[in-house]
Amino acid sequence: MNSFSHSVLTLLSSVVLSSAWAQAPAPVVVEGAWARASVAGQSGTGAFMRLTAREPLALVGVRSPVAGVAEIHEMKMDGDVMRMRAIPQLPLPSGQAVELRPGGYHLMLMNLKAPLSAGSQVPVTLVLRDAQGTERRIDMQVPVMVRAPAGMASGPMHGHGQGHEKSHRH
Ligand SMILES: [Cu+2]
Repeated sequence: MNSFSHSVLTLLSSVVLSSAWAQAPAPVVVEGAWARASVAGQSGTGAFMRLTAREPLALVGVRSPVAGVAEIHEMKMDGDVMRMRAIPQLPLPSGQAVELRPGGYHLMLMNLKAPLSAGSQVPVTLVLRDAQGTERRIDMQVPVMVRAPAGMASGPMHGHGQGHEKSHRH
């Protein structure tokens, strides 16, 4: 995506989501959050969003009542194979958008207690740590979708995210 269309999309999604945060100044702006719908028997799925911190922060954890285990994951090429692994924290530099998207950083919801059905919402809590070492929690309702909403990256390879979530093993 070129920088022009990217900035237009960023602007559009900022407008749509700004009302959700109007009441309280949050330490991080969350845009375009979504979780991928899962089917019966699927143990894990991903949640994605764009995070822009208002001060230097690190994402140090994720919780959701729908998942027995929730982790911060990164994906990296290992030779010819794309692999993912849990990371202890994801730095969120002040004022810099960090994209969690299929094929990149993502929140992994594992040991799902029930399938996530498209059109529903799941509660997700982000655990952030500020420069002083203080933890802060952001509670949100994340819409469950089959694919990325307009304006959010769907990943470098079409359909890759889906296969990745399905093949996930722990
Ligand atoms: Cu993962």
